[in-house]
Amino acid sequence: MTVPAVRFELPKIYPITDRLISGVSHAEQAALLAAAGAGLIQVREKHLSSRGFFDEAKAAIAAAAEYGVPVIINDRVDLAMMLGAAGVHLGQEDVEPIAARRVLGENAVIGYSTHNIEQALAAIKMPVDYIAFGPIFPTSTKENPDPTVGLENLSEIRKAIGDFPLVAIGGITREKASDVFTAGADSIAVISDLISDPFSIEERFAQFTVKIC
Ligand code: TZP
Ligand code: MG
Repeated sequence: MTVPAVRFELPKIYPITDRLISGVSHAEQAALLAAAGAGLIQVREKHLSSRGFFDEAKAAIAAAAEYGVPVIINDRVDLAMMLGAAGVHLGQEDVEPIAARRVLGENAVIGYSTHNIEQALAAIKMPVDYIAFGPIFPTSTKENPDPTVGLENLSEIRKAIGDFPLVAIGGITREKASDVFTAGADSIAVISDLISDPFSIEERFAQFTVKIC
């Protein structure tokens, strides 16, 4: 039996935090992003211990909550559950989305990364709220990224999945943002071009916003 996905409204800009690229804590990034107008923030941490990730994510959730902004935790269903996060973002090598759904419940937001058409078609039958597809462009943010997929494949994915919520990710800059939407994305997930200089987050978020209007 296919469990129906809980649909939710995806913001057009989906910022993801990165401590090493920004040089500041996840909480500081979350506060700056929320103040800049983000509607959803993902906390992504690949280097800290479980306790370090827990503490940082807890602080980020509290900072974003000041602005009423929900936080999604990358990779870790356990931390998302314990911290009462809005949801979790899973990759192909993380636990199955259906298992995360069982644990987090129907109101949680669950996102799932895909890198080719087969994965995308399989993903939309799962109880996930959106799929991410990428990397669209080359990126140096992710260690060992999947092959770059490009805008043509993004358009193919859009045709194949109908109106299922689709987040494009990987190498997306202010300059390239409008092309990504034209190719069929509902939302763009951005790390480096948004948070690499924490003092510029507000300005860059505004510049992204102009590009997508
Ligand atoms: N998954 C695919 S590409 C990527 C992730 C997490 C990194 C995106 O970062 P950037 O800096 O926006 O290219
Ligand atoms: Mg993952």
